[in-house]
Amino acid sequence: MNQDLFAEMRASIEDGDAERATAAARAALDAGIDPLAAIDSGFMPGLTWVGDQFACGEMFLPDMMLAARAMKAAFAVLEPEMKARSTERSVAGRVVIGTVKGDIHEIGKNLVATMLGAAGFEVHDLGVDVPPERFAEKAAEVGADIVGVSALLTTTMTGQRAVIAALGERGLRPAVKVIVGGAPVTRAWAAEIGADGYSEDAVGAVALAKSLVGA
Ligand code: B12
Repeated sequence: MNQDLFAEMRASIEDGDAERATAAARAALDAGIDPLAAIDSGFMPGLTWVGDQFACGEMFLPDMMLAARAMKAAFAVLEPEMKARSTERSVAGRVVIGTVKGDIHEIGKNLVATMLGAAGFEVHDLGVDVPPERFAEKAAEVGADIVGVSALLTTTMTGQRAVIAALGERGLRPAVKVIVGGAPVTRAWAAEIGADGYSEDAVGAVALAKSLVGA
Protein backbone atom coordinates (compact mmCIF):
# COMPACT_ATOMS: atom_id res chain seq x y z
CA MET A 1 0.00 0.00 0.00
CA ASN A 2 2.70 2.48 1.07
CA GLN A 3 4.90 1.23 -1.77
CA ASP A 4 2.15 2.24 -4.23
CA LEU A 5 2.05 5.67 -2.65
CA PHE A 6 5.82 6.09 -2.84
CA ALA A 7 5.68 5.04 -6.51
CA GLU A 8 2.93 7.62 -7.12
CA MET A 9 4.98 10.35 -5.42
CA ARG A 10 7.97 9.51 -7.58
CA ALA A 11 5.88 9.38 -10.78
CA SER A 12 4.30 12.78 -10.04
CA ILE A 13 7.77 14.40 -10.03
CA GLU A 14 8.98 12.48 -13.09
CA ASP A 15 5.88 13.72 -14.95
CA GLY A 16 6.36 17.24 -13.60
CA ASP A 17 2.72 17.24 -12.50
CA ALA A 18 2.23 19.65 -9.58
CA GLU A 19 -1.42 18.73 -8.99
CA ARG A 20 -0.57 15.05 -8.87
CA ALA A 21 2.33 15.77 -6.49
CA THR A 22 0.04 17.79 -4.21
CA ALA A 23 -2.48 14.93 -4.16
CA ALA A 24 0.25 12.35 -3.51
CA ALA A 25 1.63 14.42 -0.61
CA ARG A 26 -1.85 14.69 0.93
CA ALA A 27 -2.38 10.94 0.47
CA ALA A 28 0.96 10.28 2.19
CA LEU A 29 -0.03 12.36 5.23
CA ASP A 30 -3.48 10.70 5.32
CA ALA A 31 -1.75 7.31 5.32
CA GLY A 32 0.35 8.39 8.31
CA ILE A 33 3.62 8.46 6.37
CA ASP A 34 6.30 10.64 7.97
CA PRO A 35 6.71 13.77 5.79
CA LEU A 36 10.49 13.38 5.67
CA ALA A 37 10.13 9.76 4.59
CA ALA A 38 7.75 10.92 1.85
CA ILE A 39 10.42 13.33 0.60
CA ASP A 40 13.36 10.93 0.91
CA SER A 41 11.73 7.75 -0.40
CA GLY A 42 8.98 9.18 -2.61
CA PHE A 43 9.59 12.56 -4.17
CA MET A 44 13.42 12.75 -4.10
CA PRO A 45 14.00 9.64 -6.24
CA GLY A 46 11.81 11.28 -8.89
CA LEU A 47 13.89 14.45 -8.84
CA THR A 48 17.15 12.50 -8.94
CA TRP A 49 15.88 10.56 -11.96
CA VAL A 50 14.92 13.78 -13.78
CA GLY A 51 18.38 15.23 -13.03
CA ASP A 52 20.03 12.09 -14.43
CA GLN A 53 17.85 12.24 -17.55
CA PHE A 54 18.86 15.87 -17.99
CA ALA A 55 22.54 15.00 -17.59
CA CYS A 56 22.39 12.41 -20.37
CA GLY A 57 20.35 14.60 -22.70
CA GLU A 58 17.10 12.63 -22.45
CA MET A 59 15.27 15.50 -20.74
CA PHE A 60 15.61 19.25 -21.06
CA LEU A 61 15.51 22.37 -18.91
CA PRO A 62 11.69 22.79 -19.09
CA ASP A 63 11.31 19.20 -17.81
CA MET A 64 13.61 19.96 -14.88
CA MET A 65 11.63 23.14 -14.17
CA LEU A 66 8.33 21.26 -14.15
CA ALA A 67 9.79 18.60 -11.87
CA ALA A 68 11.02 21.32 -9.49
CA ARG A 69 7.59 22.97 -9.52
CA ALA A 70 5.95 19.65 -8.66
CA MET A 71 8.49 19.09 -5.87
CA LYS A 72 7.76 22.52 -4.42
CA ALA A 73 4.01 21.80 -4.54
CA ALA A 74 4.54 18.58 -2.56
CA PHE A 75 6.80 20.38 -0.12
CA ALA A 76 4.13 23.05 0.46
CA VAL A 77 1.80 20.29 1.70
CA LEU A 78 4.43 18.49 3.79
CA GLU A 79 6.19 21.47 5.37
CA PRO A 80 3.44 22.50 7.86
CA GLU A 81 3.29 18.91 9.10
CA MET A 82 7.08 18.82 9.51
CA LYS A 83 6.87 21.98 11.61
CA ALA A 84 3.89 20.70 13.59
CA ARG A 85 5.75 17.54 14.53
CA SER A 86 8.52 19.54 16.09
CA THR A 87 8.71 19.14 19.84
CA GLU A 88 11.56 21.59 20.32
CA ARG A 89 10.46 25.02 21.41
CA SER A 90 13.55 26.67 22.85
CA VAL A 91 15.98 28.47 20.53
CA ALA A 92 18.95 26.19 19.98
CA GLY A 93 20.85 28.89 18.11
CA ARG A 94 20.59 31.35 15.23
CA VAL A 95 21.23 30.26 11.66
CA VAL A 96 21.57 32.34 8.51
CA ILE A 97 21.15 30.22 5.39
CA GLY A 98 21.10 30.76 1.65
CA THR A 99 22.18 29.54 -1.76
CA VAL A 100 25.36 31.08 -3.19
CA LYS A 101 25.53 33.80 -5.81
CA GLY A 102 24.83 32.62 -9.34
CA ASP A 103 22.87 29.60 -8.14
CA ILE A 104 19.07 29.46 -7.99
CA HIS A 105 18.60 25.91 -6.66
CA GLU A 106 16.52 26.20 -3.49
CA ILE A 107 14.72 22.93 -2.79
CA GLY A 108 17.46 21.33 -0.68
CA LYS A 109 18.26 24.60 1.09
CA ASN A 110 14.57 25.05 1.93
CA LEU A 111 14.41 21.53 3.33
CA VAL A 112 17.46 22.14 5.52
CA ALA A 113 15.98 25.48 6.69
CA THR A 114 12.66 23.85 7.60
CA MET A 115 14.32 21.02 9.50
CA LEU A 116 16.56 23.41 11.43
CA GLY A 117 13.51 25.54 12.30
CA ALA A 118 11.64 22.44 13.45
CA ALA A 119 14.64 21.50 15.61
CA GLY A 120 14.38 24.81 17.49
CA PHE A 121 16.83 27.01 15.60
CA GLU A 122 15.93 30.59 14.69
CA VAL A 123 16.42 30.52 10.92
CA HIS A 124 17.01 33.50 8.66
CA ASP A 125 16.66 32.36 5.05
CA LEU A 126 18.26 34.73 2.54
CA GLY A 127 16.92 32.82 -0.47
CA VAL A 128 18.92 32.10 -3.60
CA ASP A 129 21.64 33.87 -5.61
CA VAL A 130 22.99 35.47 -2.43
CA PRO A 131 26.26 37.49 -2.65
CA PRO A 132 28.91 36.62 -0.01
CA GLU A 133 28.70 40.05 1.63
CA ARG A 134 24.97 39.57 2.19
CA PHE A 135 25.61 36.41 4.24
CA ALA A 136 28.15 38.31 6.34
CA GLU A 137 25.91 41.36 6.77
CA LYS A 138 22.96 39.25 7.94
CA ALA A 139 25.12 37.12 10.23
CA ALA A 140 26.38 40.27 11.96
CA GLU A 141 22.88 41.79 12.13
CA VAL A 142 21.20 38.82 13.84
CA GLY A 143 24.20 37.55 15.80
CA ALA A 144 24.27 34.24 13.98
CA ASP A 145 25.89 31.18 15.52
CA ILE A 146 25.91 29.34 12.21
CA VAL A 147 25.89 30.27 8.52
CA GLY A 148 24.61 27.56 6.17
CA VAL A 149 25.68 27.80 2.54
CA SER A 150 24.12 25.74 -0.23
CA ALA A 151 25.54 25.24 -3.75
CA LEU A 152 24.24 22.85 -6.41
CA LEU A 153 26.57 23.56 -9.29
CA THR A 154 30.24 22.70 -9.63
CA THR A 155 30.64 26.22 -11.04
CA THR A 156 29.11 27.92 -7.98
CA MET A 157 30.70 25.81 -5.23
CA THR A 158 33.54 28.32 -5.00
CA GLY A 159 30.92 30.75 -3.71
CA GLN A 160 31.06 28.83 -0.43
CA ARG A 161 34.72 29.73 -0.04
CA ALA A 162 33.81 33.37 -0.79
CA VAL A 163 31.22 33.37 2.01
CA ILE A 164 33.82 32.14 4.50
CA ALA A 165 36.17 34.89 3.32
CA ALA A 166 33.44 37.56 3.65
CA LEU A 167 32.70 36.43 7.21
CA GLY A 168 36.42 36.62 7.96
CA GLU A 169 36.65 40.15 6.59
CA ARG A 170 33.94 41.22 9.02
CA GLY A 171 35.84 39.63 11.90
CA LEU A 172 33.09 37.06 12.44
CA ARG A 173 35.31 34.00 12.08
CA PRO A 174 35.91 31.62 13.74
CA ALA A 175 33.10 32.48 16.20
CA VAL A 176 30.42 32.09 13.51
CA LYS A 177 30.48 28.50 12.29
CA VAL A 178 29.99 27.69 8.62
CA ILE A 179 28.24 24.57 7.35
CA VAL A 180 28.06 23.68 3.67
CA GLY A 181 26.03 21.33 1.51
CA GLY A 182 24.50 20.67 -1.89
CA ALA A 183 24.74 17.81 -4.39
CA PRO A 184 28.34 18.40 -5.64
CA VAL A 185 29.70 19.30 -2.18
CA THR A 186 31.83 16.75 -0.34
CA ARG A 187 33.42 16.46 3.08
CA ALA A 188 36.82 16.92 1.41
CA TRP A 189 35.67 20.16 -0.23
CA ALA A 190 34.32 21.42 3.08
CA ALA A 191 37.69 20.73 4.71
CA GLU A 192 39.59 22.34 1.82
CA ILE A 193 37.71 25.65 2.12
CA GLY A 194 37.88 25.68 5.92
CA ALA A 195 34.17 25.11 6.63
CA ASP A 196 33.25 23.81 10.08
CA GLY A 197 30.97 21.09 8.83
CA TYR A 198 29.31 19.32 5.94
CA SER A 199 26.19 17.21 5.69
CA GLU A 200 24.80 15.34 2.73
CA ASP A 201 21.19 15.74 3.89
CA ALA A 202 18.79 17.74 6.06
CA VAL A 203 18.68 15.28 8.96
CA GLY A 204 22.48 15.30 9.14
CA ALA A 205 22.45 19.11 8.91
CA VAL A 206 20.36 19.31 12.10
CA ALA A 207 22.69 16.96 14.00
CA LEU A 208 25.68 18.93 12.74
CA ALA A 209 24.20 22.30 13.70
CA LYS A 210 23.30 21.02 17.17
CA SER A 211 26.80 19.70 17.73
CA LEU A 212 28.31 23.05 16.67
CA VAL A 213 26.26 25.03 19.21
CA GLY A 214 26.63 22.37 21.89
CA ALA A 215 22.87 21.72 22.02
C1 B12 B 1 15.50 20.92 -9.72
C2 B12 B 1 16.77 21.26 -10.44
C3 B12 B 1 16.86 22.51 -11.07
C4 B12 B 1 15.76 23.56 -10.98
C5 B12 B 1 15.88 24.30 -9.61
C6 B12 B 1 14.54 24.85 -9.16
C7 B12 B 1 14.53 25.32 -7.73
N1 B12 B 1 13.56 26.20 -7.47
O1 B12 B 1 15.31 24.93 -6.88
C8 B12 B 1 16.09 24.45 -12.23
C9 B12 B 1 15.27 23.95 -13.40
C10 B12 B 1 15.84 25.96 -12.06
C11 B12 B 1 17.56 24.13 -12.46
C12 B12 B 1 18.39 24.93 -13.19
C13 B12 B 1 19.71 24.58 -13.54
N2 B12 B 1 20.31 23.40 -13.26
CO1 B12 B 1 19.60 22.10 -12.01
N3 B12 B 1 18.97 20.57 -11.10
C14 B12 B 1 17.85 20.33 -10.47
C15 B12 B 1 17.87 18.87 -9.93
C16 B12 B 1 17.05 18.01 -10.88
C17 B12 B 1 17.35 18.66 -8.53
C18 B12 B 1 17.98 19.55 -7.44
C19 B12 B 1 17.16 19.39 -6.17
O2 B12 B 1 16.31 20.20 -5.85
N4 B12 B 1 17.34 18.26 -5.45
C20 B12 B 1 16.55 17.91 -4.26
C21 B12 B 1 17.17 18.46 -3.00
C22 B12 B 1 16.32 18.06 -1.78
O3 B12 B 1 18.45 17.94 -2.88
P1 B12 B 1 19.75 18.84 -2.72
O4 B12 B 1 19.54 20.16 -3.36
O5 B12 B 1 20.95 18.07 -3.08
O6 B12 B 1 19.79 19.15 -1.14
C23 B12 B 1 20.07 18.15 -0.15
C24 B12 B 1 21.57 18.02 0.17
O7 B12 B 1 22.41 18.38 -0.90
C25 B12 B 1 21.77 18.85 1.39
N5 B12 B 1 21.97 20.31 1.29
C26 B12 B 1 21.58 21.17 0.33
N6 B12 B 1 21.90 22.41 0.65
C27 B12 B 1 22.49 22.37 1.86
C28 B12 B 1 23.02 23.38 2.66
C29 B12 B 1 23.63 23.04 3.88
C30 B12 B 1 24.18 24.12 4.73
C31 B12 B 1 23.71 21.67 4.28
C32 B12 B 1 24.38 21.31 5.55
C33 B12 B 1 23.15 20.66 3.47
C34 B12 B 1 22.55 21.02 2.29
O8 B12 B 1 20.54 18.64 2.10
C35 B12 B 1 19.47 18.68 1.15
C36 B12 B 1 18.31 17.89 1.69
O9 B12 B 1 18.59 16.53 1.85
C37 B12 B 1 19.41 18.56 -9.97
C38 B12 B 1 19.78 17.09 -10.09
C39 B12 B 1 20.30 16.51 -8.79
N7 B12 B 1 20.40 15.21 -8.78
O10 B12 B 1 20.62 17.20 -7.84
C40 B12 B 1 19.85 19.43 -11.16
C41 B12 B 1 21.30 19.90 -11.27
C42 B12 B 1 21.83 20.36 -9.92
N8 B12 B 1 21.19 21.06 -12.17
C43 B12 B 1 22.16 21.15 -13.02
C44 B12 B 1 22.32 22.16 -14.01
C45 B12 B 1 23.45 21.97 -15.02
C46 B12 B 1 21.45 23.26 -14.06
C47 B12 B 1 21.53 24.46 -15.03
C48 B12 B 1 22.95 25.02 -15.25
C49 B12 B 1 20.86 24.01 -16.35
C50 B12 B 1 20.93 25.00 -17.49
N9 B12 B 1 21.53 24.57 -18.57
O11 B12 B 1 20.47 26.11 -17.40
C51 B12 B 1 20.60 25.48 -14.35
C52 B12 B 1 21.37 26.44 -13.41
C53 B12 B 1 20.52 27.55 -12.87
C54 B12 B 1 21.26 28.33 -11.80
N10 B12 B 1 21.95 29.40 -12.17
O12 B12 B 1 21.24 27.95 -10.65
C55 B12 B 1 23.18 20.02 -12.83
C56 B12 B 1 24.46 20.48 -12.13
C57 B12 B 1 25.70 19.87 -12.72
C58 B12 B 1 26.92 20.30 -11.97
N11 B12 B 1 27.57 19.34 -11.36
O13 B12 B 1 27.25 21.44 -11.91
C59 B12 B 1 22.32 18.96 -12.04
C60 B12 B 1 23.15 18.05 -11.10
C61 B12 B 1 21.58 18.09 -13.11
C62 B12 B 1 22.51 17.18 -13.88
N12 B12 B 1 22.62 15.94 -13.49
O14 B12 B 1 23.12 17.63 -14.84
N13 B12 B 1 17.89 22.94 -11.88
